[in-house]
Amino acid sequence: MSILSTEALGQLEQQAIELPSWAFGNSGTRFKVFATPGTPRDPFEKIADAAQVHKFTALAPTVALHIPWDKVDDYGVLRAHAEDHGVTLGTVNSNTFQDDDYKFGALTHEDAAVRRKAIDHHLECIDIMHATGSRDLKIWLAEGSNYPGQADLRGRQDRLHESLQQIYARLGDEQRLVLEYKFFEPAFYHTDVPDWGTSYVQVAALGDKAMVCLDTGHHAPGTNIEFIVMQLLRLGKLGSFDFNSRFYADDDLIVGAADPFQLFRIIFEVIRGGGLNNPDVAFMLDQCHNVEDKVPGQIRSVLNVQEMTARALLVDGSALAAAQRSGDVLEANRIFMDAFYTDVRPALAEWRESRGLPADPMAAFAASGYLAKIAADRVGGVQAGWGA
Ligand code: PSV
Ligand code: MN
Repeated sequence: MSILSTEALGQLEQQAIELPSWAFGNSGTRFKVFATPGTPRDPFEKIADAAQVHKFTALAPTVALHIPWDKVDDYGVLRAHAEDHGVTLGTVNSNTFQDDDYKFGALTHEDAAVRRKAIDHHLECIDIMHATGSRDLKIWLAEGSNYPGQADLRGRQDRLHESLQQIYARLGDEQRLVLEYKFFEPAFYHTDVPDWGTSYVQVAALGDKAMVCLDTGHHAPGTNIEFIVMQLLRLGKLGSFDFNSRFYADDDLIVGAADPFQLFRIIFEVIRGGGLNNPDVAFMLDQCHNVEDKVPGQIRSVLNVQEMTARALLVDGSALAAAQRSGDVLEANRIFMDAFYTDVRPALAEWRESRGLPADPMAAFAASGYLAKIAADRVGGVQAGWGA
C-alpha cells in the first residue's frame, strides 16, 4: 500500500504548475549569457519545449507568456499551436523594464505621457489575453530610485494607484490582475512595490479581481515566506506564486533546489489555508536556466514542487492540531518534521506508472532524444534570449 493516501493522490492528480516561456530561452547574468544548442527561436518553439514537460509529468498544462518577448502576429494561431501540443496559454506578463522611456518609471513616472504609454502596454496585454484565452495579467514593476531625495515616494505611490485603476477597469469579468512585489533591483534605494504589504494595499484598493503575486525569490534573506503565504490566503488575496530558489537575491534557480524545507513549509501553509488546487491561487514557475539544460531543468522543477506537496500532504493535521492545542512543542515539531523527512519518491514513481506516466520523468525525457533532435533541427535563426 502506498504511503500516500487516496485523498492525497487525488490532490496530487489535480496539481497544475504553469511554466514560464522565458525559461526555454537563453538567459544568464550581466556577465555572460551562454547559448544552448536547440534553444527556441520563437514563441512557437518555446511552447513545443514546454509541452515536453507536460508530456513527461502531466504537471504543467499551461505556459505563461511575456510581452513583448512573445509577441506574434496572430495569437489565435499561437493558441491553436499550444493546444495541438497538449497545453494552453496561461498568464500574460507585462514588461515595462526594457524601454528607454521607462528609465525613471513607467506606471509611476512623473510624465503623464510615459504613464500613458505604460498603461497602453497593459491594455494591449489584456487584448492579447482575450485572444489567448488567458485569465491573469501579471504585473511586475522595475520602478524605484537609487538615491535618497531622487524621487517623491508618496507621489509615485499615488500615481501607481491611478495607473493601476485604469488597467483594472479594462479587465474582463473573468480576468484578473496580479501584482508582484520585489524588495530591490533594478532600483536600489527604494522600490515602488517592495513588499507584500504594498502590493496588498494597492490591489485591495482596486477590487476583487486584483490579487498579490508572491515570487519566492523576492524577499530579504531570512524572511519567513510561509507566514506571508498564510496571511495572504487568510486575506483572500494570494493570486499566484512565481516559484524559484535563491541563495542570495533574485537568483531564479530551480524551485526547491536551494532550500527544499522552505518549499515544504510554504506548501504546508498553502494546504492549511485552502490554496492547493484552488483556482484562485496559480502555481507558476519564474526561473532561468543559465547553465543547465532548460527542458529537464523545468521537469526537475515541477517534480520538486510535486514532491514537496506530497510530503506536506503527509502531515497529520489532526495530530498536529492536538499537539499545538496541548502545548506539546516537541511533538508538534516531530509530526511536522516526520512528514518532511519522508522520502515520497518511490511512492510517486509507482503512482506515475499506474497512470501511464514514466516512473522517472527525468530519465524518460533523457532517453527520448528530444534535446539532440532540437539541436539538429533548429539550425540558423536567432535564439530567443532574455529580452528577445
Ligand atoms: C522580476 O525579477 C521577475 O520576477 C518578474 O516576474 C519578471 O516578469 C520576471 O522576473 C522576468 O524574468
Ligand atoms: Mn517573478
